[in-house]
Amino acid sequence: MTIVEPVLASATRTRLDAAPSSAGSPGTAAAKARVEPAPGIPTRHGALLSWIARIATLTEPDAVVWIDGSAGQQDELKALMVESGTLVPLDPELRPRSFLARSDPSDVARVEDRTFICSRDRDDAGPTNNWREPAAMRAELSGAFAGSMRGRTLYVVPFSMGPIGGPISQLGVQLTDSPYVVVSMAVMTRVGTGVLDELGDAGAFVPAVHSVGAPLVDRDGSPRTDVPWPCNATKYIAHFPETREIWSFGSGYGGNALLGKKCFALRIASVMARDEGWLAEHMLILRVTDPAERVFHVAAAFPSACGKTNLAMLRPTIPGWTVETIGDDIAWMRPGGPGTDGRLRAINPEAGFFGVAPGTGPTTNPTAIEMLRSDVIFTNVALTDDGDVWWEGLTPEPPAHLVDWRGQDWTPDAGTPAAHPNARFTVAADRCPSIADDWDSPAGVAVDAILFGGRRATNVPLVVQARDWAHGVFVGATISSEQTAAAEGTVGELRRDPFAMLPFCGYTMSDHWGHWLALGDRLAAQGVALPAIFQVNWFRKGEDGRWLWPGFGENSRVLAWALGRVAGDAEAVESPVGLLPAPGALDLDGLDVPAADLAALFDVDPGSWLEECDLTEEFFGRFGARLPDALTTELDALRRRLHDATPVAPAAQ
Ligand code: OXD
Ligand code: MN
Repeated sequence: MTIVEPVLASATRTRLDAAPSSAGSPGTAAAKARVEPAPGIPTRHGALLSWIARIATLTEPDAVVWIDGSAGQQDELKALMVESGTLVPLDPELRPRSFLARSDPSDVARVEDRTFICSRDRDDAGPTNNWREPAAMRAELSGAFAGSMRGRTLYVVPFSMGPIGGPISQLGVQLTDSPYVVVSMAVMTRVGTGVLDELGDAGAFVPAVHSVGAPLVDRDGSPRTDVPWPCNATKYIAHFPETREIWSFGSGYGGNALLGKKCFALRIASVMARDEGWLAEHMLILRVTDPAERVFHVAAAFPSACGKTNLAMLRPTIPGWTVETIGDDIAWMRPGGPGTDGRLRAINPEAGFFGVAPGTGPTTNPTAIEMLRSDVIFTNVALTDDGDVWWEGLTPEPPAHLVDWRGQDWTPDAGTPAAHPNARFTVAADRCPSIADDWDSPAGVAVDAILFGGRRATNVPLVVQARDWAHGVFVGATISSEQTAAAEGTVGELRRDPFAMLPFCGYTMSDHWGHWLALGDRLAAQGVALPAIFQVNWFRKGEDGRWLWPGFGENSRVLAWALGRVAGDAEAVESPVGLLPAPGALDLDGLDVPAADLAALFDVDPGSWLEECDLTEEFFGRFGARLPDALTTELDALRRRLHDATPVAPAAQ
């Protein structure tokens, strides 16, 4: 059996002492793999080496390759995948240094029903997570991972979430048998030897094990043919919050497999944050500069595929304002340390964007279109006849012929989308034309405002400011959104997505709200200025089904009002659900939104809000005694305000 393909000659690799792929038979314990400090092994970290040896013994790869972070090694891996058919190189003129991957049709999105939080106590995972007893899950995983890398290479991917060595950053090591995952991790995180240097001999790291679950050699030693996108019908995306471990099996796609992203930066990091007094949130980060050169930072939580990447790259339509991108998906926020004003400071722990391609076009996100000109890994988009990519929304008219995401000929009358609705691009953050120069500053940026959004056709106004921190936490806890394609579920159905964290919180959501409340109380007691909190909804529709708000660049008007509130120079009026822009306070110059649409955008109907309060009570009820009292108080107060309101509340404009 070949140990390591010759193109990887430059990689640091270890041939394992064990030869289980030929010697293994059902029930036969694999020989013990050894990965020890030695010339060519780029670390002396004992715990790391023995963990790798344990996983290699369990999974029985042919070889171990250390990812050093060099461009040369990444290029070798890409060449290997071009040869194996996993990557299709795109035309070098039209899309330089870019590739297309087509996944197995069964492996196209995160699998929430196979995502597990394995805390010791079921109640710590809470009613909205799939809980599994840790020992039982370990036993199940051992069975699944046993021999799962036979005939493949185990790649060791040391990675840093946040700049290496930064005060808000954290380290991890992913072991994976997927070269596609390796090259994607190298875009989405900082990988390589620098991380090992930072780890030293004994530094802490989050261990993350990943296998596509498709060994190339059977237990009886007979070979299996490889496929361009190996995966397994059985999947596990398992998290052990107490030991801060991640185990992912069976999928090569996105958040299931790039373990720095949802698994580490949200599920495990949210637990670390709870224990250590900080926040790990599903939020983009923006810098907004107003015409007076005042600089603000905004963190914003939206459920998956609600246009977060578009907002993160927004081009303001109002004169004199600029928006720079710091992150598009995840924010880690920590109160500033000694010598600072103690405010919450945010970093984007990622180093790239893994965005949804369909719907991204020159009108919706011109910045992303520029960003995607070169150096991109596309997954599940369509291929044009001249070797470029296409997806729904890229151009008004589709090309006359394409190869669709399944690799089939496609014409506009095919009746199916050419790109999968959850097709993705993976691209380095510094390719983004609107990225802030100091986007990766280790100390992060002080957060002035937090937005909670969702996709709501009815009820929720375009923008409303929370009355105070506790009300803001209530607003975050009650976010719901119409379902999209990023997760499983019926598209269009309304689902609760508190803090946009429903599938991403590593512990019970009600404790997460309690953590926010406690952190706010602690900072307020220290006299620290807390970010102002707003709810936004770009997606409200009229009775005739039309969008009432043009969205995209025009959302800068909403940002301008919200940041005017922060600066103390934008007027607001009270409503039962929070503070709305006072008449004339929202800059609508040059925008043609009919007065009736504007009124409808801000309409607060006490009747339907009271109905929504009943649903909130039901939802909160699921958390039993672990629901923070402050949220019951907020719900009672909201109901009181709605009862006191006239049946038809005046619109803001
Ligand atoms: C994502 C998601 O991919 O939220 O960012 O699903
Ligand atoms: Mn996301």
